[in-house]
Amino acid sequence: MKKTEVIVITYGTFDLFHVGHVRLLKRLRELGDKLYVGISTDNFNKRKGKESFFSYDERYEILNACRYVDFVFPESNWEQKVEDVEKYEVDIFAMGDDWEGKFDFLKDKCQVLYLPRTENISTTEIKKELSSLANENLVLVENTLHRALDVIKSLSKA
Ligand code: C2G
Repeated sequence: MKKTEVIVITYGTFDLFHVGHVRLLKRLRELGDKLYVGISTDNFNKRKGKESFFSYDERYEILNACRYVDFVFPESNWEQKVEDVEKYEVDIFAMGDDWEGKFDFLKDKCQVLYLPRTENISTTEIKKELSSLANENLVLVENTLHRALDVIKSLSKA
C-alpha cells in the first residue's frame, strides 16, 4: 500500500532548549506530515565531545512536549541513521546548515536538506553567558563580604 504521510527526521542534543531549536523544528515539521527526532543519549554526547546540562530523559521529555515533534527516539551512535531512515520510511532527512554536506551519504535513501541555523544563539553561548553572570555575582558577593568585614573590624575597635 502506498505510503501517504511525508516523514521528516532530524537528530541532535537539544540541550537547554532554545529558539534556535524551536525554529528549526517548526521549519522541519512544515516540510512534511510527521517529524521524528533522534535525541543524542548522554553516552553518545560524550563521543560527540559534549556534556549536556539536562539528562537524556529530561531532553526527551522537553522535545516530546514540543508541538512540532511527533516522535522522539534515542540517537546512540553516528551509524544508526541509515537504518533509521529505512526503519521509519523517512522521506526527508534535515539538519541545520552547520552540518552542510556531512550526511549526503543518505541521498540515495531520502531527500537530504540543510536549513539555515538561527543566528546569535547556541547552547554553548547560553552556558558561557550564565557562567560569566555567575562569576560577576560571585565578585559582587565577595566585595560586599569584604566591606562588611571592614565595618565589623572598625566597630570592634570602637
Ligand atoms: N540549530 C539551529 N540553530 C541554532 C542552534 C542549533 O538551527 N542557533 C540546529 C542545529 O543545526 C541542529 C539542531 O539545531 O540541526 C540541534 O542542534 P544541537 O543540539 O547542537 O545538535 P548537534 O550537537 O549539532 O547534534 O547526528 C547529528 C548530531 O546529533 C547533531
